[in-house]
Amino acid sequence: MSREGRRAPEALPGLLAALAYLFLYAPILVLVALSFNESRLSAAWGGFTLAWYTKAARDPAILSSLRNSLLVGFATTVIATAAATAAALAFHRHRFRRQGVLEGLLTIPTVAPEIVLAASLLLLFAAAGLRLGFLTVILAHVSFTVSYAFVVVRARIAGLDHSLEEAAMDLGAGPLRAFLKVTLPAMFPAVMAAALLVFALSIDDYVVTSFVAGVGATTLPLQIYSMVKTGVSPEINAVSTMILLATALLLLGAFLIEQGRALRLAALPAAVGFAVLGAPFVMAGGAGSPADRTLNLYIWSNYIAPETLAKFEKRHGVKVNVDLYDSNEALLAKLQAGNAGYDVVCPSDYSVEVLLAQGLLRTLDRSAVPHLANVDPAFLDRPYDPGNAHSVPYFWGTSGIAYSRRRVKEPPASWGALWDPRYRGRILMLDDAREVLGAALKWRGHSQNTKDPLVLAAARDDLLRQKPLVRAYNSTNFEDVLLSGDVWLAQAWNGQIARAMAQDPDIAYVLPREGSTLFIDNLAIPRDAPHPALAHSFIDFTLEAEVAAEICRTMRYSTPNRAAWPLLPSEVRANPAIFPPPEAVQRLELIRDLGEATVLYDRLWTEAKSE
Ligand code: N2P
Repeated sequence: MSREGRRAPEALPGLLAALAYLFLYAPILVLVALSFNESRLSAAWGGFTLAWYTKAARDPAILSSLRNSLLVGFATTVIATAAATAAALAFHRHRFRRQGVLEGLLTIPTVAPEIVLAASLLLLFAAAGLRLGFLTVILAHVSFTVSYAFVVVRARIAGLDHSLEEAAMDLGAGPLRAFLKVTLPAMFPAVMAAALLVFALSIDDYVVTSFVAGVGATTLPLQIYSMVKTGVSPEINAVSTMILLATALLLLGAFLIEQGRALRLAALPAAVGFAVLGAPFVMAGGAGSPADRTLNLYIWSNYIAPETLAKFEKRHGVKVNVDLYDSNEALLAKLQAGNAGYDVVCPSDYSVEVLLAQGLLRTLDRSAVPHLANVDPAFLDRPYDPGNAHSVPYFWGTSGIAYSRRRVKEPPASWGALWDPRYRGRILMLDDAREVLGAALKWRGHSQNTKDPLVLAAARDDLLRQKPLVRAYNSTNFEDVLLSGDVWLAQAWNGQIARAMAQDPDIAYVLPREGSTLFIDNLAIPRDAPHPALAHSFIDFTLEAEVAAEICRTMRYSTPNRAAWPLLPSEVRANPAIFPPPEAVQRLELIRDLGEATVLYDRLWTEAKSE
């Protein structure tokens, strides 16, 4: 065999290993590289910059979420490490019946699915009547990190010689002194390693935190996720790179201590890890103190511009916390779990109906919302909230089909276009049970509020047949996916498409001939809102003509505010995608609460998506 022939197989394992590592680390490398990219676009390299890091460090939302993460991280670390150490010592010192079982039970949370843990914690807190916030986040973090800390400490002290402590006591030391002078120093490295691990886990957690955070306790991972929802910016790459670096250093510290290296050696990476997390505060010149009066707003994404919120903050000397959602079902779940801490929410028509039936909304004090007089009566006194006793209209709009003119030659006049095999892999549907089943129902000439199980099952089958053509189910940034060219046809809500149309004349929007959804989204105050007076001020603020016009101009959903109409630029007022002509409105239908039949919609939607 020639020498070359022999060398190739020898090099193979090395090559495979290199490929495997590349597969593991390539995404991270891309993220880190893009965090230094001068260009906003991930597709093009525009030169090296640190600007995204400075920008992130000056962003108040990032700073306050980082502060929250650190607070939660430190509290969790102290509590979980102390509890785990006590437990490990107890198991080490004493022998008792069922010890193995009990030890095993302590470690289960390390392998239990996080989502189960998250849901059960949320249920527990709701049952206990705890308001979601810092306390619940810390309790939740302790409940899963304590297991990891226990495993670390327990493994390390397995070899600890108990007779040393006894010898110390024989020499006259009291039990406390013997513990402090003999046992604790011997355990110290294990305790430190556990503490660093707990801190890193707490700083990183998304799933559990997203269930139990409520308002005001938004941690850094939650903040990053909500930023991703409104569009991926290079700032996120910068923040993610910092978190990555900090956790890697903390874990390296923990690893070195566990390996029995000198504490001094391990302290270095750990200290740098903490410094990375603290740096933004130094760069920002210290964190500003949070305003004592805060309005907690829970609203659809792409529904209000930061400048509008800033105006309200300035006028009232308060801070507005905003959390975003992309489906009525997400909002309902949050409010039904209780104690979410929101002051103002934005349910669509049928969700107002659901919330009212469950007594979850506060009756409005009409004298505190005088600008309601600005609203066109056509949007008032609808069956979902007679007399608007609990809600005021904020935006209205439509669902329709958005498309690329270049790619889709004839305008898609029917919902059937979304089942056209020519567009396989280029179709996007909203990620929304009522809207997507609604489109299938409308296509076949039914009401989107039907309760007929046979008709509904047929709609599910239509969705199953459509599935191979669908690129994505997305209710968040469908307009971006269309703009990027990844999809050519999208079931969409009008406002975000109107914004996309202003950016790119290739995008168009139609209301299918079979009809589609008319939605009226409303501001309302949850029954347990912590700041109802401020909530009323906010609602009234959005009803002022100038403010309503600004909200419509920036977000491009349709305003029901009559007084705002003359203040709108003509490209908004005369855009049929924003204000459809009356004959088109005729074909639209409100989604209604279907009571018991909602379960059926949920089930069919799950079947359509998961099969
Ligand atoms: C905003 C979506 C429009 C709300 N992102 C549909 N009711």
